[in-house]
Amino acid sequence: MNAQDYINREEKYGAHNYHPLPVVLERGEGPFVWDVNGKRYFDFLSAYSAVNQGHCHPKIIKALTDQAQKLTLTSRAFYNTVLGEYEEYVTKYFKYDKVLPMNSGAEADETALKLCRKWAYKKKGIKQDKAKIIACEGNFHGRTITIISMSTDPEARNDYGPFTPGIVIIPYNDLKALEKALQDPDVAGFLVEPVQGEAGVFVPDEGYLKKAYDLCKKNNVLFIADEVQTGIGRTGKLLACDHEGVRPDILILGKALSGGVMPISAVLADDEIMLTIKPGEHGSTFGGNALAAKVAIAALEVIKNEKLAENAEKLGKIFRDEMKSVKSDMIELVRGKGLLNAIVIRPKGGKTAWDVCLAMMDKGLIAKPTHEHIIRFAPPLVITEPQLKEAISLIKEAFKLFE
Ligand code: IF1
Repeated sequence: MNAQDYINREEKYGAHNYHPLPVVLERGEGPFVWDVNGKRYFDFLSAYSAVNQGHCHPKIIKALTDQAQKLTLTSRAFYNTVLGEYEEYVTKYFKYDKVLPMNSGAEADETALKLCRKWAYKKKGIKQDKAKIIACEGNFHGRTITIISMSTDPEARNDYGPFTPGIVIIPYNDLKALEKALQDPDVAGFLVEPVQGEAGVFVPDEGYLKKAYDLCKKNNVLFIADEVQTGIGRTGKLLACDHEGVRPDILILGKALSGGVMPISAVLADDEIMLTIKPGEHGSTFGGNALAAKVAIAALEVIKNEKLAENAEKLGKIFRDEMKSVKSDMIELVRGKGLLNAIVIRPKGGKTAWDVCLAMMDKGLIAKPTHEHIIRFAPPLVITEPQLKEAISLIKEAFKLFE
């Protein structure tokens, strides 16, 4: 089979809910992937920041294969020997009393919303069914009905109504709007991405997260950080909230929690919030499964032992400096934090971000546009400085083709 055969087969038998770049990948290792023809690419998407530890990291794969020979899933109907080990490890790692293990990022966001409402009724004393949760314009928290009920992106929400009530939308990076919305005594939580990924790597003003957190505390509202994409080293600190010393009341993790090996997500909170959910009030067949427990421990050990957050901080600065120096009238703006960066593309002669991505693919680097005019650049955090320099030269060569 050639690349087109693979593409045709997916077209014929798979739902058309994506429009992938025309590349068919077969193998991944570290910051690289290879296509069916053996061509090597720098992976500058990292599966939307799920592969921070690099493709097929040997330590994570070993944890997976070792545990897979012993016990993969018991369900939470019974205890097992590894879930508690993971729960202790991850709660000490992020310094919270407890973790509620789930599978996808969306599931973790939904769990956080349920936790926030539970807390609202059981602890804050908001009247039943009156709790409101504030979210931001341009947000992306997943694809479930309640989460897209918060979305301001027509593509994400059109024709999926009726929508979940109890949601208040305010502009991102706007403290005045947040302060105003917090005057409503029925507000229970504020759900926010420390950097808006899907919206095009919007980095809020310095101090926004801290001031937003303080406003929430002043109004007895939970600050809920969705770090599914920004967490686990991506922005140059373990958590993006760490840049401002903010400790979310509810922390949402996913993606790189497994190093891209399998779906693992988690919600962390202290007892006052977490214990509002009693036995039988929430769950998931695979949530906290034995395989995920061991994989997540290994994935988090790699982040710490290989100092990947520090590497992201250092190399992210080099990336932004280098890209800001590129003379190209297609480059409107370069922005980001750590190794979560984006270039806003100015279309030229009918050429768009998609054409730039095709040109980079030809040069041996794959990245994908978000909102047609923004290209996200997010390589695995294991990329070395020499490799980053090589990747940057490929990106520059691609932009040169449009001069
Ligand atoms: C798609 C976007 C990124 C996320 C944040 C929760 C989730 C995501 C901040 C849900 C997931 C993925 C989903 C994927 C593309 C990708 C994405 F472009 F969609 F928005 F990364 F920015 N919170 N993001 O970024 O986690 O349920 O997917 O495990 O749906 O197209 P999930």
